[in-house]
Amino acid sequence: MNTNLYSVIKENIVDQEKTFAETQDGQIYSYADLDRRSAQFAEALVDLGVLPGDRVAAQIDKSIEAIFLYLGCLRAGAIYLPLNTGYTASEINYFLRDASPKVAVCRPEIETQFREIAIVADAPNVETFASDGTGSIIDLAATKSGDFDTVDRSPEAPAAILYTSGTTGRSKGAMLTHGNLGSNAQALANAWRFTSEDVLLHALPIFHIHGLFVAINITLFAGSSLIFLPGFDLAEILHQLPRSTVMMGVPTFYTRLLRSEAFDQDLVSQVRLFVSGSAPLSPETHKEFELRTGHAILERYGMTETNMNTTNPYSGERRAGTVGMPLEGIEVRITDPESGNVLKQGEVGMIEIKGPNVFKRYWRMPEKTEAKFREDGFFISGDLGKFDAQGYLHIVGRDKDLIISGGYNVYPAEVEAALDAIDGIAESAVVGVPHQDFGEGVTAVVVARDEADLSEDHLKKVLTDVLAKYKIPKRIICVDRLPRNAMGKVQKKDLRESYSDIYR
Ligand code: MLC
Ligand code: AMP
Repeated sequence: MNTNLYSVIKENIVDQEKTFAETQDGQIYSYADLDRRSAQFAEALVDLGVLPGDRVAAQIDKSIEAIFLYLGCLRAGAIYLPLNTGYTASEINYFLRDASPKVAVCRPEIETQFREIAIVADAPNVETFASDGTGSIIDLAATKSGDFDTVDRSPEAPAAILYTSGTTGRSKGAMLTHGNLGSNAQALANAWRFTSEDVLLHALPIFHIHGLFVAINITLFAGSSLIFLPGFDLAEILHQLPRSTVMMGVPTFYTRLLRSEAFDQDLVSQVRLFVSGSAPLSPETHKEFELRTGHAILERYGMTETNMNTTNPYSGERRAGTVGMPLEGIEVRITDPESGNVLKQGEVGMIEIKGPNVFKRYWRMPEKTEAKFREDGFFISGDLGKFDAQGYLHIVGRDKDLIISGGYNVYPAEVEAALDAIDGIAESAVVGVPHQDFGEGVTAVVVARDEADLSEDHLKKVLTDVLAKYKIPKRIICVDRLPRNAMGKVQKKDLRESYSDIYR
């Protein structure tokens, strides 16, 4: 049996004429369209010299065609490598160098610049792809037959590489296998009772596991349909909710919905499930949402390296402030971060995970991979948590210096390095503090060198060339000195306290 994820998906598709997706402009794509278009992309990739195991990088806008490209990669046995559309040239440079993709796909409007980077990064095979259906690889695919034998892949074969930044050093490419993605999609579709009757309102980006694997793969496994929006547009979400049965989002989606007076119980009478993840959903939002709509948001917990690990129950109490229980086939334990000894129920420690969902390794970084696994195969998440007496997992903090802003991860070390490289900055410290819209707001505190005049606007402008927008501090505050302890270590806790009200 071919265990290529696409073949597994295809076996589940019973009705070829069923709608796979409807876009905001009313265009409808059936499962038969999906099969044909993904085959055409697979043929196009083979034409471009892509062999099984080759990487195909894509920094492209959200569109249904982009989903077909992803599936085309799977079918050709290639490794799909989606890149955040917000990444700047210097960020892209790193990913292309590190991953050496056989083909790198970009938006037509940045082709010249992208090509220059790609040539230097030794990834000269550049194709273009626009969300309006134009672009060189789309044109090439259109010339193909639409008949392609999906390449055999074992469950252990890599299907995708998703980059995740680190507290120190370079971003790591987490290699997710066909088996990782398939087992997780199946477990989630079961846990959340997906059926072919479901219509999922999709407003997430498709370059992260949440919008790409959780949302799309579950839909494909269950033969459900998507209402596929280019992004989070409140008015459009309110317009589409009455036609939807499920919505997935980061907490910012739900706090934004609650700020709209038009969002009420009547509007969501067809919805059977709201799912939240990627960042903590505050118990207040959970309660307010239930009061307003009668729906208890189902919160789940995952990460790039593991897909989804735990979920609140579909039937049973969805407990605010918790991420529920391990999914079927997945083990989650709490350990002492130093010794690795398993702790008792109720004690706070490192969350560790083992199961068919857990990635195999980081791309070309064996020592980083080794550092993240215990000898008995458990993955060390870097999240701190505890189980309560009823078996619900609570995430209580992070062992990693990480800010999650609107569901995007920002590593302070990366932002500090970009700030420290600016003329006139002597030193900097970056922290996350409560932000009404994004949950946490990236906030920088800097010390000027030789009384340099550092305006906030100037600093933000300089950073725009280096960092994706979501990483740029919402506020940059200039101080005389950073708070340090006796050992000289910057006291980030003090900074978080000092600026805790800055976005209120
Ligand atoms: C946009 N901006 C952000 C931001 N998103 N800044 C900080 N954090 C963010 N998340 C910037 C914009 O560039 C803009 O800058 C300004 O903030 C205001 O933008 P906006 O128009 O209000 O933002 P919007 O485009 O509506 O995007 C907000 C959002 C989006 C929340 C809809 O960020 C989003 O879709 N987030 C989802 C991320 C996600 O999918 N995460 C899953 C990762 S997987 P300017 O300067 O132009 O004003 C994972 C594992 C798991 O974590 O468990 O799922
Ligand atoms: P990423 O590296 O982008 O995959 O981000 C994964 C991280 O997001 C996890 O390690 C957690 O810190 C965080 N995360 C995901 N889901 C939740 C959740 N429901 N509650 C709290 N944190 C979460």
